[in-house]
Amino acid sequence: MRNIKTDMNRLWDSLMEMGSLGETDKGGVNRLTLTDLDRQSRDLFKRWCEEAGCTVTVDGVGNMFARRPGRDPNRKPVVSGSHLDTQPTGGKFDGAYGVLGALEVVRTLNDAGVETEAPIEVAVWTNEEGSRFSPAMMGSGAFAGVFGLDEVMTKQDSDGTSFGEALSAIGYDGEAAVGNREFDSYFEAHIEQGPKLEAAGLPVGIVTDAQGQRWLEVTVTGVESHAGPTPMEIRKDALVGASRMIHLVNQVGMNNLPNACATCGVIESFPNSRNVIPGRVFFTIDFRHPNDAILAKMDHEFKQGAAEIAEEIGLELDIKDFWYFPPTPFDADCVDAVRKGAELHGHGSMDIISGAGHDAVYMAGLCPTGMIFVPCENGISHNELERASKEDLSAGCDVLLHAMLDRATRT
Ligand code: HGY
Ligand code: MN
Ligand code: MN
Repeated sequence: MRNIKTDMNRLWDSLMEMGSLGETDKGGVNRLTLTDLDRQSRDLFKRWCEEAGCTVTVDGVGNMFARRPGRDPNRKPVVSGSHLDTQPTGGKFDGAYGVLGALEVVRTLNDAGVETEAPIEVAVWTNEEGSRFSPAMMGSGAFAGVFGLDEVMTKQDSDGTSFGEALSAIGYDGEAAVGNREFDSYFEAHIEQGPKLEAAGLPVGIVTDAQGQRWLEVTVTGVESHAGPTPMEIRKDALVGASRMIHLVNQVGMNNLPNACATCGVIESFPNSRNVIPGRVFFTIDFRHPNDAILAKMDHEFKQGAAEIAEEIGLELDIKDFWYFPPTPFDADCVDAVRKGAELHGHGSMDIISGAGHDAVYMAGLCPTGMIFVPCENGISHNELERASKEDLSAGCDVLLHAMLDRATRT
């Protein structure tokens, strides 16, 4: 059993077919969560899983679980998966690789006629990206009890559509209870979404930890006034204040290298008219660091500096702590199973900390969890130019197969 391999071409073909749903002109994917394209991707996944002999259940926030029976139905399942929703300018591999890589493991076990002791499940988590509805990782977070059901269902997108309305509109408001179900272990295969593996020339990343994140929402309020008659020295220009604060976010990141990350992804200026001095500006902050104390220090440095800027210009400042999760170590036994898988299949590997958040972060709070990374071209992701090689994707899938077998065949 130890030397069975997954089917590289079948995995690639599935990724390309899934990637055609929401494909963009540049070869990326725009498949936002709980849209009709998301529905189409779920329908395709469900059909493939049923063709592979799995039974598919859907829970109350749309998380999907495709179950391949094991010899002992009472054993906790070994689960692997990721997400099918993408960023608006996403790629074919972020998320879909983890879902279809796990499905490839099931298909490979079927071909080899392998019966595992424990059942195996392939999971699709709703709204991992947190782009249309924020924050990210909402489906896995609800499953892990981090977010309440009502909190999730009432989240609204920029058009005022709620998560619950969008979920039932695509018909994936499932019957199964959300969470309260034990897993033996959880593994997630994912592209690295950064440059390290490609730079090292290695096909496999053994993910030891995921860095912590703090998301903030900032509203700066000044005085909306006429761009002409208002003298410069008396202006309370919210956009000038916000732009200095956004520069400060970048400085906080640069002051906490080598591992800090600091990003302002969303900015809205009101009234957004050429000849009106902006009265109000909203922007978001995404701070990340593998060390919790430094992550807290970054948060503090920003809040202190922003208050000084607001004071100096005479602006009102409101900062909301929107989302936080601490740096997350993965389970030593699962990390070891991934390492052994890479060695068994002769794939070069290195330990790596995940810069991105993944559903695996919330699973790590529920059960032994591990992740496998593979390189992506130029480390680019959350970009339509996201690319990964057939060979690397296949290598990571072989490692996933081994890690899952290691857990699912234990007696
Ligand atoms: O933001 C993240 O790290 C993930 O891509 N949702
Ligand atoms: Mn992802
Ligand atoms: Mn992503």
